[in-house]
Amino acid sequence: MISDKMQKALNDQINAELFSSYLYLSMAAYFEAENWSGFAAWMKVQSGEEYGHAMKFFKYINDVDGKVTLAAIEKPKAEWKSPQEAFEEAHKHELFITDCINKLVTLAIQENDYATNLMLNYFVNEQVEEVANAVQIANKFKHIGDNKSSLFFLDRELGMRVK
Ligand code: OFO
Repeated sequence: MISDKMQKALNDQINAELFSSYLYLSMAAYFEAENWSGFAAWMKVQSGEEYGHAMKFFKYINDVDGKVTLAAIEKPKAEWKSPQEAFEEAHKHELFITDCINKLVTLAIQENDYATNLMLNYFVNEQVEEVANAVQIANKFKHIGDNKSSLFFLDRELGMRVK
């Protein structure tokens, strides 16, 4: 039901999503160490969401009678110069993931794999949301600049994220 090429690409995406989860968890650890508990909480929620993305691919591969093969997850960066730098990196990372999803869609079309193409629609939409969230936060950091009290306020605001 699924070509070897498509299966390999979807397995690679599981790895990319797990790396996303690991990267955001590493950002959470950095924020915890710096006592930015709100930013840390936001990143932990995001990390969980990325794990969920990986599991959606995991389930789909099994649903189409394929085989999930897990690979080593790259070690994430552990230090950033500032909260702003970490969130800007998160934005850049989401643009990269969007590109990965777009490439998967291109492959599904080339392979005449309608089911995979349909399943990927969820991720095309999801990436619009992920990038929009990241841009919004990165812009808030730009507006804040060096204003410490606004930074504390943003930490509190992001800490309220529950899903
Ligand atoms: Fe899975 O969307 Fe972010 O990386």
